[in-house]
Order: sequence, then C-alpha cells, then structure tokens
Amino acid sequence: MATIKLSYFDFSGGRGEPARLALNLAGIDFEDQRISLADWPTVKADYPYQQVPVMEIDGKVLNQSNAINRLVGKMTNLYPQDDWQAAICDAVMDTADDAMELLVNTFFMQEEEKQRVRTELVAGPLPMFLVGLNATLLANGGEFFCDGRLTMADLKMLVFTRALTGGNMDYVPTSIVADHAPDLLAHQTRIESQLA
Ligand SMILES: N[C@@H](CCC(=O)N[C@@H](CS)C(=O)NCC(=O)O)C(=O)O
Repeated sequence: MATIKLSYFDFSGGRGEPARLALNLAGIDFEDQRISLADWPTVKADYPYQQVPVMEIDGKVLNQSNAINRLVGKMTNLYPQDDWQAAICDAVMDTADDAMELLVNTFFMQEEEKQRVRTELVAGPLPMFLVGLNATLLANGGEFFCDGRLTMADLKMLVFTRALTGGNMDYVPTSIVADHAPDLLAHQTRIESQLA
C-alpha cells in the first residue's frame, strides 16, 4: 500500500477538498496534513511553486489540484476509464475552477472593491457559469456529471456549490445556485448524502 500525504489548508473546501473527500470515501489511509493560514507564510517555500494542494506518494511529490484529482480518481475508481467521459470529467473540473477563480480573485480586496466586484459577478459571470454547468449536468443524465456514476467531477462541483451556498461569501446571495441552476442544487444535496 502506498504511503500518501495530502497537504492543504485547514479549512473545509477549496482546491484540496475533492481529493480529501475521495480518499476518505474510498477508505484509503492517508496523512491529511492541514496547514493553518497563520503558519502558511513560514512553510510555503517548502512546497512546489509555493502553493498547495500537494500530494506525496511514497515520497514522490505532485502539485496541481486537477492532476491530483485525476490521480486520486484513478486510485479510488472515481475517474472514468472511457476517454470521452474522462474528458467531460476534466472539463467540468476546469470549468468549476474558472468560475471559482472569479471569486478567489476578490478574497483579498478592500471591502468596497470586493462588494463592487462581487456584485458585478453575481449580475452576470457567475450565473453564466451556473447555467452552463446545470446544462452539462442535464446533458449527461441529470444525476451525475459523467460516466453515469459518482466521479471526481461530482466532488469538485459539490465543493464549488458548497462555497456558493455556505453563507461565507459576502455579497453573493446564498440562493444564487437555486436561482440559476436548480439541478445543481439538487446535485449538491444528492452528492452530500452519498458522503454521509
Ligand atoms: N493551479 C494550482 C493553483 C494552486 C493555488 O492557487 N493554491 C492556493 C490555495 S487554493 C495557494 O496555495 N495559495 C497560497 C499562496 O499562493 O500563497 C492548482 O490548481 O493546484
């Protein structure tokens, strides 16, 4: 059995969360290293490109969250074997990142600018992504994003919609998913229940 260590921040959510969820769901033993934001400045130089998530397998180091997600997905049987389904899985994960990046860019803004930019995002770009992802879900059967079963794409989307509905994103109404993408909200509830 490989020795696995996954390093990410100590909050729930973010780029490291889908791999954590998958490893826990599959019952794979791993070191779940959670770095506090307070400690981060003193340890960041230890990580490739000074970023996390980072995964170590038997001492070999891998960065880039979606590379980690694909590898973990293959280890946990949560990544499609079919090339086309795998491509859909990749596209969903990358689209979720593109949408989330819009909000991540606002995290360290001054309050006034944050309010202005997030209000603009809520008025157009975020609904555009939500409507598109909702359509992708429906185009693939409505229950899962690809392969007719739970995959890393579903875990990635769960983390994204949780971020939007969780009430921690000032100036983004928690109803934004329900308002623009009701099937994504149902998907969130369905995937949550599979993890419980
Ligand atoms: N493209 C990279 C981006 C990694 C990234 O931006 N990580 C953030 C946390 S989500 C980070 O390490 N931020 C701390 C910093 O840059 O100092 C990936 O997907 O893994």
